[in-house]
Parts: sequence; C-alpha cells; structure tokens
Amino acid sequence: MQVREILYMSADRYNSPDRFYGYGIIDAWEAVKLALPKTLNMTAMIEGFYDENSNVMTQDTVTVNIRNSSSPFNIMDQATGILNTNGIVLLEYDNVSNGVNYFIQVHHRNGLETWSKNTQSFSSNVLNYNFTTSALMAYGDNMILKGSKWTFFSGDVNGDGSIDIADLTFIDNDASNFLTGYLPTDLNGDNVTDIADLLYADNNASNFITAVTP
Ligand SMILES: [Ca+2]
Ligand SMILES: [Ca+2]
Repeated sequence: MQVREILYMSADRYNSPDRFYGYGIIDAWEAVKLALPKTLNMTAMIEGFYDENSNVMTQDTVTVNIRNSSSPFNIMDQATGILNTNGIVLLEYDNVSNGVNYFIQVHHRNGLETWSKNTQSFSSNVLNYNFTTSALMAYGDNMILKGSKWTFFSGDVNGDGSIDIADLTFIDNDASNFLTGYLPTDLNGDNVTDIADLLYADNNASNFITAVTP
C-alpha cells in the first residue's frame, strides 16, 4: 500500500460523505496500524501428515495465497510458513487490507490445493481461519475427515490439481528405489517413500479426488 493511501485512509474524513473533497485530519496512530502487516492465523491439517490417534500433525511447509474475491481471483499476496503439530501457522501479509473480501488458497507439497469456502476479510490486521472444524470450511466441501479433524486430501504429488495415476506412478517409482528424505512423494512426512504413502494416493485416486476451486 502507498504511504499516501495509508495517510488518506487514516484521516477523519475518509469515511464521511465529503471524503472526496479533503483528507481531513490525519491520524498518525491509525496510519501506523494500517501500515502494519496483516496476520493470517490459520489452522489446517494434511491427511497423511495428521495422526488421529495422537492428535498430532507432522510439521510441514505450506504456501498460502490471498486471492481476490472475483474472477480471475488474482493473487494479492503470498506467504509461506510451517504448520505446527496442531496444524497452526501464522502468516504475515503486507499487500492486503482490512475489510476487503479475499479467498484463502493453500498449497502443500503433496496435499491437494484447497480454498476457503467463502471469502474472508482481515479485521484489525488479523484473520483467523480454521479449516479443520467442518467440511464446510473448504470450497466445495473438498476435505476428508480423519479422526475428528477435516484434512486436505493427500496425494497430488505433481501439483496439477488432481490425484490420479500420474501421482501414483511418482510414488511407486520412488518407493521402488527406496528413496528417503524430503520428497513430494512422502505423503505422511516420515522421510521415507513407501507403500504407506502409496495407500493414501491410491485411495484418493480411486475416488477421483480433484481440487475444487472458485
Ligand atoms: Ca496430480
Ligand atoms: Ca512416507
């Protein structure tokens, strides 16, 4: 946001009927608050990374886009962070505003791309959003229940928005070669690619799981 814009929005006449005729008195503290980064406090679980018995998720990186509310849903800002063992991540954005409606779009190395059900807005520089409480939190209700948590489908290894034979082939190849480490084919985050990973993708591919987006 431009400094000029921030100062304008802080002024006492910004929301008054004569806003176009003058800036009113600039409120420096209000301007400082407007210029602060916006924080998304997001909770999300990845199917394969979440253990419903221990109620713990293996930590992993997600990239979260804040997107415009109308087609073509331009990306307004992007941040990357680590979902902790409770599935919580705090992400900061500089290029979004309070009171504006945005979609939240989440990317993970092999979790299926998932969007917020509806548009959301930051208020007082914060937006809290929890995907795990209900299928209704995801666009198209496109999540899978694991224990008591709604989670993002695992298995989109190549990130093309569908879980299918192409993803299974990647996992199968890496498993055949006994590959280990931080790989897109490791669906449960144990740093080994094997049959356990293949099962998640196979199950979701059998159900023709694809991303559902606005
Ligand atoms: Ca795929
Ligand atoms: Ca694994």
